[in-house]
Amino acid sequence: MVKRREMIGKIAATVAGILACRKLTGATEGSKMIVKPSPQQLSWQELEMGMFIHFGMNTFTDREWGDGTEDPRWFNPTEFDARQWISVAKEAGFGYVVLTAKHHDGFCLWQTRYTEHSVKNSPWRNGKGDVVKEVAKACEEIGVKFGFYLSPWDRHEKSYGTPDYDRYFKNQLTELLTEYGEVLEVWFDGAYGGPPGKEHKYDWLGYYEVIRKLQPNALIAICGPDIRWVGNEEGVAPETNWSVQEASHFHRILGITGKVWYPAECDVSIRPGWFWHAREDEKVKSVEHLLDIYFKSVGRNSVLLLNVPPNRKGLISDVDIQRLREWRKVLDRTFATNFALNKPATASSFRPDAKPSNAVDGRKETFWSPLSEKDEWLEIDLQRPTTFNVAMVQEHIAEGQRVERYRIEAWDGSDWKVIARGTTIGYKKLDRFNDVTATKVRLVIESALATPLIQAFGLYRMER
Ligand code: FUL
Repeated sequence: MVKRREMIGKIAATVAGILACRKLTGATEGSKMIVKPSPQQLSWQELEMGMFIHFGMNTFTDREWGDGTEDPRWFNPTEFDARQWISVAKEAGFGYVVLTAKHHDGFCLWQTRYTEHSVKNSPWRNGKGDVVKEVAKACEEIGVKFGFYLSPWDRHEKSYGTPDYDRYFKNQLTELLTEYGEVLEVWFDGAYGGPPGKEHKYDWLGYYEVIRKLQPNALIAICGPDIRWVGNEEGVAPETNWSVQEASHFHRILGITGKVWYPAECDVSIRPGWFWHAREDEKVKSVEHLLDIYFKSVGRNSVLLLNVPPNRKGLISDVDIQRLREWRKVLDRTFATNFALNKPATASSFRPDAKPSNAVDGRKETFWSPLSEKDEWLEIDLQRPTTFNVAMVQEHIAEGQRVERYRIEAWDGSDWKVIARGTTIGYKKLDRFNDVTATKVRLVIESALATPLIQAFGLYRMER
């Protein structure tokens, strides 16, 4: 009994400590509780896209899941160049990367002190190389944020399944969080493919505590409370996508219940597999497919984490680079011209400090806010017949996510015609439709949980 009470006391103290360094954000508006992102979650969302990097033993064994019996001597990238990877990421518009520091096979890409199963025993750089170090350094130099994936499931480590494994895992986290500079995101994969019932009982609370203590700004993704898995590996978020969710299992571990800000991340690979395989050089996703992914992830209030796996030389292959370039070119061209920018704007109503023109002023600090939550409209006068096929709406999510239903209409000279309909908006909603030519366009907010705050409204033309 005493022991139990001691334990409860210890957990309460830990939770209080964790909460103290990551304040839960929320505020009441009238009778409504508005859940808001933490500053860290907001900055992450604004990055919009990250590059996942699956690289490790599987790259050399041509597998997707190693079993932990691999020989470290098999790891030998002959032209390894982390700067190339990060330059590719930067050029393609990725604001961060997530590197597989350790996949399920347990092979570590850094000079860990806690296992022999690492780059230390590989021929690469005579066992002196450190992939994590070089990637983190390139990120810092090139201006891309750094994150790592550390597989909880470990098929090599003998202590897996015993309390010693938690110590091992926390030691590894400590190395990664103290020796490689600032970490944006820690990605805890939930995958387990071992014998049923043999899964380790992970000490999540203990892991979170290490992360919050060593890097209070790092976001804990997937098996963690800050970023949620979108639920598939296709890069597709649901059309209705709320960043406000009921507290998950991982929140409850921290004693957090009720509604929480828990934004989605869409992880998907540019190839069929997560790791590089020569036979998949022919199967790099097409520009059309990548555009579709962009519209269904970033364009549906999610962040996109696109995996681009380096090959056995330790380089990203030309075919992937070319594809990313073509994709980026279409995105850049499309979003270079916003036909609504600085055009005259009117609205059904507005708060004096949130006028209609704020939605088209190109600034993220300002927004249009009508006086009610139902059937309010914002009208943009394009001043001349203008042809477009993409619409963008952004809510000012620093103050929460509010819109639950909207439509976009174009004036055809005699009537308003609906050109797009949607449910949630959130950080960014993109709608694609056939070419529309109009002189006036309006966004109708049909319903919202609280008065909507529309940060941006844009119209673009994608040429394909
Ligand atoms: C999954 C893993 O099993 C895959 O190998 C990959 O790492 C993917 C991102 O997550 O759960």
